[in-house]
Amino acid sequence: MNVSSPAGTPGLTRELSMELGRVTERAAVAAARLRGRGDEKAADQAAVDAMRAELNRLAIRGTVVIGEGERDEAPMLYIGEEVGTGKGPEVDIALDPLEGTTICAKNLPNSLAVVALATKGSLLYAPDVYMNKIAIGPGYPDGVVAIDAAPEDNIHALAKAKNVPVSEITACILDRPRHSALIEAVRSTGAAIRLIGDGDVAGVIDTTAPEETGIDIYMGTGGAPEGVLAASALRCVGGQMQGRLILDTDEKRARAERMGVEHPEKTYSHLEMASGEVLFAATGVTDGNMLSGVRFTKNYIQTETIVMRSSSKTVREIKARHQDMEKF
Ligand code: VTB
Ligand code: MG
Ligand code: MG
Repeated sequence: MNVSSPAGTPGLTRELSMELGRVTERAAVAAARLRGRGDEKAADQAAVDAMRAELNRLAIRGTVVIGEGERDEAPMLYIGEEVGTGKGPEVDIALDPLEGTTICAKNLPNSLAVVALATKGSLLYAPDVYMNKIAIGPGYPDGVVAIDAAPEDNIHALAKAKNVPVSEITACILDRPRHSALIEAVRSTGAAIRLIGDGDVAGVIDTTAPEETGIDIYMGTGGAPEGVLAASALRCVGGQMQGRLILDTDEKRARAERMGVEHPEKTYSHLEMASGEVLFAATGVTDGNMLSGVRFTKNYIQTETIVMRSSSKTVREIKARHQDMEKF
């Protein structure tokens, strides 16, 4: 029998969304064992191995479309790799087993284990280039901010729509020299900026719960794969996002073409970056604004995971205590 979700694509079942939380839990625990050790590669590898093992237990026929790189450079979870038991629905998978390797190595906030599972063919197959991004949470009229508007105008428009003075708006921006003009423009409005070292998937998701995170808007350029992951999350919670690939060399344009990007110049909305049904899960590795990181205690390992599903828009935060250490 083909079990279908109440509203939509056969296969992306409610059960699968809960299963996906296990995938990120396990990757996060593996990375967290190496948290704060200054070794980004080791933590990343541990997360990749763990995520792959757990993905292969899912009853899916999954293909990695946003992953660790192309097959020749990434031995595991490479783009095109098939995962799952091979019995179950055909799905596309976007993943980042350790989003924010540097912050994990330094034990700074907001590194996550992240995965999204989507209707086949419904994710933007973004190459690993930069993407210009802008995102806000739910509850605003469509188009209140736009990637092509001046940053000052976006901040003013958002403050007006939120019905607060501009000084009560906080933007999240990656702390990079390439953002110096953006940072200056936002500061000129009187708004505050939360400068982050890495971790823009968390930065975008944080805009969906400003009461909790203190972040109203995400702005700036970060990884394109991270953009598709963030868009997948927004599909489940609501909010608005726009992204545009930065393809400033022939090599990058060729890569985008190879991956089948049909409109490289296009500004994609989150609805276009993740157009089908989506399941999304993320577990905190280090402490973050929304999710605490993994805790190793005397008797158990504690994880905090967010699990979401676009067809129902349910957002679950799952705090789990794992006593069976062997399992991890
Ligand atoms: C961002 C950040 C990620 O890549 O997407 C960044 O959020 C973009 O690249 O955590 P640069 O570091 O070159 O600015 C990460 O740092 C790593 O995936
Ligand atoms: Mg990674
Ligand atoms: Mg990353």
